[in-house]
Amino acid sequence: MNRIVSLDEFVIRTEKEKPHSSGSFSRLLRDIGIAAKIVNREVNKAGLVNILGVEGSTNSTGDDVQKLDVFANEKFIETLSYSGEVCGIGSEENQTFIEVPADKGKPAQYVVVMDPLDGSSNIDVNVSVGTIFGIYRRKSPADGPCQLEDFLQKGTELVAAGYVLYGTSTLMVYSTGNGVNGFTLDPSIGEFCLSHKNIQMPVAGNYYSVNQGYYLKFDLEMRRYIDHCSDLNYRLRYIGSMVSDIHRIMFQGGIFLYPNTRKYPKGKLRLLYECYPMAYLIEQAGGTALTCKLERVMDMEITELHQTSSVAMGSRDMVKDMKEFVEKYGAVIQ
Ligand code: P6P
Repeated sequence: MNRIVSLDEFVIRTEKEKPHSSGSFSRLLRDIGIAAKIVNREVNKAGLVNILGVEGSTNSTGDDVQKLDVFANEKFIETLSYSGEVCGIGSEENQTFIEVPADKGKPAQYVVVMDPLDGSSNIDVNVSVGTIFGIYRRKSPADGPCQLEDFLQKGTELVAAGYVLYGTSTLMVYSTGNGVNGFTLDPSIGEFCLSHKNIQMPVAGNYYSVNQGYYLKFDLEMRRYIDHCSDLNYRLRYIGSMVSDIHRIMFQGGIFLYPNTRKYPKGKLRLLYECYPMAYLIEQAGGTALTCKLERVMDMEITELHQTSSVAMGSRDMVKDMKEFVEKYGAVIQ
């Protein structure tokens, strides 16, 4: 029987492999794990307590804010704020960033960006949801408060990214730039335990993940590519939770598409809180992450906290096929 390797042990062990590491990063990842366990407890009993349903407000893209959205946002902000390792937090649920005052003068060197409960419209019908997070090193002077520039950093500046999937089991999947590892929560001991070491995405697959309901609202070349997937007898799988849809692709291969539409001409998904962190993980797992205009997501310039982007990400050969298809037919069609 394999020895149990906890998230804490794994983080500390990998930290020791890095020279001049201060332990700050390990403590920050540990605290993200703690917040995830707290949110997981509420997600798992959502049907038993009065925490289902909408909270009454709407977010920046007009989605109803769910009560669990608010709970998850509050718990991650609270846990990260007391970690002592974070000078600021950017959340999809907050219009602007949250400054975290220095802890007894010790300057914190990281900012965290997050979608605290992604896909929350699935909550009331017991379908999986997730948390997405990214970690940047601050750019502003260490002796002052965090600044907007600390958050408006390209995906290539991320020092870590990950997600938590609250599904049939609860998994935390993250990377610090040396591959992707997955940890399954063992409720009997309350620990995330290493369960998926060095995740490498299949270079090809036969799943495509897109909201087919918007088909007629996509640009023509994307519609033609979706027809191409259907012609190849790919299987359509779409949960409406980016974490769940990408997680499947991590293990079974496939391509995830959220093209721009007339309603969302620049795409719906948030570049900072969803696209960058998921693109980081996809690339770390050997996949490719582009926009539907074929730019590399990680290289996209960001000028606003809630900037959105289209995405086409997943297995390397499938994204390559999509790229060649769009280049060929996009030019002709236009
Ligand atoms: P639609 C959830 O609201 C989310 O941000 C992603 O998790 C998901 O992939 C997408 O939006 C679903 O959007 O328009 O298909 O419901």
